[in-house]
Amino acid sequence: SGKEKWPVGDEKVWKEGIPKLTTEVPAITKSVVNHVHTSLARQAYNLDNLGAYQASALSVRDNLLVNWNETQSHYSRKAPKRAYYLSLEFLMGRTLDNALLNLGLKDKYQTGIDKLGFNLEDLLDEERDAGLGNGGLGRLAACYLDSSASQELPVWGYGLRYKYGIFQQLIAPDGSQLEAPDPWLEHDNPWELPRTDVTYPIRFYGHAERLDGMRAIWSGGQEVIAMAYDTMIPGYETKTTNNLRLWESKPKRGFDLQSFNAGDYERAVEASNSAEAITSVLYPNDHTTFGKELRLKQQYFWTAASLADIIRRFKNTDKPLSEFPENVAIQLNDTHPTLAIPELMRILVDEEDVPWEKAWEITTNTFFFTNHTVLPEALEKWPVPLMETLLPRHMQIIYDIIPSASTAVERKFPGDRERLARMSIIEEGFPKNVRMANLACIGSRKVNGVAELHSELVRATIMKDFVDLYGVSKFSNVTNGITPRRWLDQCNPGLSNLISETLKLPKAEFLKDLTKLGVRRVLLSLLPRTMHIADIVMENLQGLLKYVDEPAFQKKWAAVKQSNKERLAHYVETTLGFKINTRAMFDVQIKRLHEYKRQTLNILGVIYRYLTLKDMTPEERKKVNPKVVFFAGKAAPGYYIAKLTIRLIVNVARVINQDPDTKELLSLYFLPDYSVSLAEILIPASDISQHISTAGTEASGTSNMKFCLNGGLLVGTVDGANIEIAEEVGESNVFFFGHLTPAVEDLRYQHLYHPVPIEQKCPPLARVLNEVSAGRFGDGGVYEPLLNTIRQTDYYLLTEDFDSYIQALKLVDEAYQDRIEWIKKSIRTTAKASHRFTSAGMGKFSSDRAIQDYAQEYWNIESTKVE
Ligand code: B1N
Repeated sequence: SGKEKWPVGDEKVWKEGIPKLTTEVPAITKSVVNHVHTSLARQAYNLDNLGAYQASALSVRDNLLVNWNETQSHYSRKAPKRAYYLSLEFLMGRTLDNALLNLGLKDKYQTGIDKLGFNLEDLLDEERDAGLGNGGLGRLAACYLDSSASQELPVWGYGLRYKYGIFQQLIAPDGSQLEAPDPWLEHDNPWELPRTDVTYPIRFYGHAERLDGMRAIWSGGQEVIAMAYDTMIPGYETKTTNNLRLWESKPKRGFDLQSFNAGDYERAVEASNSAEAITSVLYPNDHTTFGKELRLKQQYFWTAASLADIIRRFKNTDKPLSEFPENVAIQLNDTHPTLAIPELMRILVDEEDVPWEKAWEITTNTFFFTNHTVLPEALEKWPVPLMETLLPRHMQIIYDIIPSASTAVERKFPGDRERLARMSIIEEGFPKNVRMANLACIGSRKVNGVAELHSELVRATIMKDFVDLYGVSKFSNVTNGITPRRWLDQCNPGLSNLISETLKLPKAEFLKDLTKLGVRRVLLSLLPRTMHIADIVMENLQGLLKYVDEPAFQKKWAAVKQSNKERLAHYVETTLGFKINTRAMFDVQIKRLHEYKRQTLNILGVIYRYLTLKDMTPEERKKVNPKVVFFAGKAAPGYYIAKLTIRLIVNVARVINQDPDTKELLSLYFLPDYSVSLAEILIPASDISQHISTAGTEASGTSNMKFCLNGGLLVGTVDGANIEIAEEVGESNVFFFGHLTPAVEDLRYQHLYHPVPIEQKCPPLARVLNEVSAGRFGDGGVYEPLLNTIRQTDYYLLTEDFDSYIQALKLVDEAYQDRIEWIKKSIRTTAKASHRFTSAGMGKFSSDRAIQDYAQEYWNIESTKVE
């Protein structure tokens, strides 16, 4: 109808009161001072960096909210199809710097804060990371939010507002990992808006009573309240500012009034404790499931609150529920939110009176499911007895889904009982279990993996039977991506400035879409080549290739890397007190500690290098290039072997960093408490990084993309996204080694049934293990359980890959000797595309491309510009 009626009061008075963006320095300083006085109740006399950070953050938040409000009312008015990203983890890191860059106001704030007598960089350092995630899966969710907003897509995230994020990692005197809580909300969090008016009651336990037909009534049990906290997600160079809604659990007020009245104060307080416990802490395990009741409670609490909110918003559009899938797409980030499937069925069937068949059609057209790992220990299963107690109605619904699912199997594969058992949502046993991946697959429109190889493995292994049933088109791939805003411009301003200056291109051109120009090139290739076209072709990271042989450019490129190495060295010196040789090659492995990621292979390789150096004469040593090895990463608190690996790394470092024979040539650091912010310092500083998982185990990896975009080379196995990176930047820029995926199964079989002693299979590795056992790096006995995993079944195939790993590192050393050639490789890694006209180079790994894939091939949503 066009114009809407003003809802309340005098429209003119209202409109004059609506805040506008604060974009000029005088207005910025005014707003910061205003927050110092009115939000913090402080003054210039007693303002420290933390206070100045808080006031600046509140001022920036005011700006974000101007855009946020306009975006949300735009969405309400236009009612476009929306997508929702349900993730138990959002590993956001810090917000202020990113918000300033996306708003395009960093320079202005810098000037203003300077005038107020503070330094912006110091203030940025006051912010605590929002560490609401374990690793890649959570950081991916954060990158996807940035890309959705940047591409003006109506996408909201839904997650949990954990009171404690991923634990803080400390290193004990003996070298082992200790965990401390992460009280990230200790100082007020300026980036969140508590929505005391957005609440939903969430039920647990109780009983489900079947009515006529498929309906039931679920009642009794315990009710808690989900309350929303909103976080603004600004797009880059756009007004679009999306929302991340995180739920907090609270006791239902008055719920236990009866106990209070009965004088049973303690019981009532206990109930409130158990309500608050639900969102108190992020589970710090990735790739393992423990079947903990509280985790299941988290999953239901979050999916139920999110769905209630989504449905309420949908109903505001006055469209009928039958049109739900045309208006709403919901992406399930791994199986963690799978309960959303029976929950939507419950709402439709029990509360909205939609017939079962119709409800199932709506449900299966709404959800999309991403798998992030094929490791068997990571596949979520929940005991049926636990589900029956905690979520009796959902268990009924799951049992009601089964018949039609089995009929489909029975029809296509009559009499194939084994197949039916494999595909069932319920796994037989004592107890029976609900297989969440099967439920997620059956209830979703499409299923995807996160890199080509991984998606192929999903089709060939865990989802094979479902591919046979539904056909292959339901199962596809969206290769992960990273946001170039945070992972190039924010973490490496030197490099992004150099690119911009060299290509004579405003930063926004390549930061907005690293791939767009790759597509334009295809069109250009059809035209005759003229100077004019050559100029346009230059508008791309590939434009840098023109300069790859220019000494002046090489020098600038190398200078950026050098200053990033110095920044890292400065960090290490100020936080740990170690002085680092920044002329050495920086070799980095940073990721969660896990046997499949094989940090053990790396540390054993370091020991081998150390022993080799020790064996050399001083003359021979003179020819060796110095190298500094960095590790960082957290181990799940209950993961004994992973924690032993950390202990070994720390204790090897203590020995070799002090050995006068070798310390100039090889040193080793384990940087505690890895985080998004630490990654932003480490990644731009690396010459070479390690991505060395046993082939077929790392679904994608995303830090590999970050390193390459920043001109770091990779040493890695033929696994995950390493493969596609090599396809894009050329195999000559990646140091591959190790067995390939198809060999892994056979090798494991041989290890089990025809074991060969390690002394025969791999003598150099045997020697390394013996040195550790013999106590060269402190009490050898401590490490026996870790060493035995290699000596015995060697499930992750270190003995098979060690020789080729050492060989690959040797090639790295040789390549690094020719420094000019190395710099060229570094430039090519950032800039090169293997096919001049059809490939996008590292642009492929922008999360903008990934989100476009989801938007077009999965969600069917469109960009919408906020006027
Ligand atoms: O997800 C990332 C991938 O790049 C990594 O290769 C993959 O290992 C990672 C249970 C997980 N897979 N599975 C998890 C996390 C938490 C949890 O409770 C599993 N994380 C990954 C992004 O696709």
